[in-house]
Amino acid sequence: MLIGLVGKPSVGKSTFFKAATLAEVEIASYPFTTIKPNHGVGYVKVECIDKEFNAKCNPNHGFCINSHRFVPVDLMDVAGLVPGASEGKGLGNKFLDDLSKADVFIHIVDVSGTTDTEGKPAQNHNPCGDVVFLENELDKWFFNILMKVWKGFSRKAEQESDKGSFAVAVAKQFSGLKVKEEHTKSALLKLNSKNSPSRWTENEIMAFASELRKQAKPMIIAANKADLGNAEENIGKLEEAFPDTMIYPCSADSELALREASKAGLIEYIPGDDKFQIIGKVTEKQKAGLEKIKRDVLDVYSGTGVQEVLNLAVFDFLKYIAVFPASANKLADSKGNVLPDCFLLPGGSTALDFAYFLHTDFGNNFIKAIDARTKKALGKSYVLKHRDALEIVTR
Ligand SMILES: Nc1nc2c(ncn2[C@@H]2O[C@H](COP(=O)(O)OP(=O)(O)OP(=O)(O)O)[C@@H](O)[C@H]2O)c(=O)[nH]1
Ligand SMILES: [Mg+2]
Repeated sequence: MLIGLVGKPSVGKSTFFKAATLAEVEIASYPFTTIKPNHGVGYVKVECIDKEFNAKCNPNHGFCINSHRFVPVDLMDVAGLVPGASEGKGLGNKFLDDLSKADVFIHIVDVSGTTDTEGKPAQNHNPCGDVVFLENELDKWFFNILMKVWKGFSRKAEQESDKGSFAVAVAKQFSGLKVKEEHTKSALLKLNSKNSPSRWTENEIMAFASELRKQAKPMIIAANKADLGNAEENIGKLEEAFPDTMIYPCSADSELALREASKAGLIEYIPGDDKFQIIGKVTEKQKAGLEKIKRDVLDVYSGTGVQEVLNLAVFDFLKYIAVFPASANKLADSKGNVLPDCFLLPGGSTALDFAYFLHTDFGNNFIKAIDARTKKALGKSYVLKHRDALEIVTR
């Protein structure tokens, strides 16, 4: 799974990325600081099951602090997008291509009102327009890709297929954009056109492209720079203008400061928490900075929001679940590592899907799964729950 960070310049995409990954990336207050995309590993936070088994886990990937398991997810930070980007303005189309592999977007919006549409310093900028233009640019990006081949493609697909398999053909043709059959089906349903696709007007193709984009690249808004001036008022404006969009306040800058202080041994802080504890020798300046974060961010928003946004994107939005391979009698692998793995699977996955996910042989030779908590046997079609711990028994 790949999470893409998008937004106009200077909103804090790279700051969010750095806070989540602690990778060394450039951050600055001028537009187009980022040119080439940054790839890195961030983490979603899952309540670890180790405590239920009175054990302490040793993750193969990610880490675990006091039974808060941090499971890796891929993150990508790209260049800022400006109005007209789909026609080549700003850094143009190039990085739009970088975004094609993303499964979900986190739209970082500057809610402080201190940057204009192009990321330059401003006062009282209303962020609602930023959401509209960014979504428009993404829609036009999909539209341009579709338009290049639509006439020929749709005619051929219609000749070769009935209505059901038209969705399959679209998904195949645009698989590079991570378009899936169910996305296409739902976009066709929404469009509800009387015309066959090869006879669609440009407006209809645009409406279809927009719907397909919403399906293939669902988007959650991180209302960033929530620590500054007009943030609360602007978050209210966003919520009113986009009642159907998930909007979560955050301060990427504060999260970055806390994670770096924690890495330097100055504070004890678990990402996503609403508190920290000073444990090292801090200067007066550092202490004042930390107190400001507590006062302006943690106490107001119950956390910096960065971890919450990642968790919301993966679990609430994409509806993934975390599953632990574990046996009731033996929690460790052959090297003695306790609960070494925790995997993210699409919601609705079954015990058999999980077996295939672990290894094709496990899938092919599946006999049953055993719930490590209850020791109950489960069949192929058992639908997994978030934080399930299962052993797969094979022939
Ligand atoms: N107050 C405050 N400033 C922030 C926050 N997040 C980022 N910033 C500042 O905003 C400016 C831009 O941050 P970047 O992370 O470089 O922004 P970007 O969106 O990656 O910008 P481009 O790469 O140019 O598109 C920097 O000066 C950051 O320190 C935040 O949560 N609060
Ligand atoms: Mg950047």
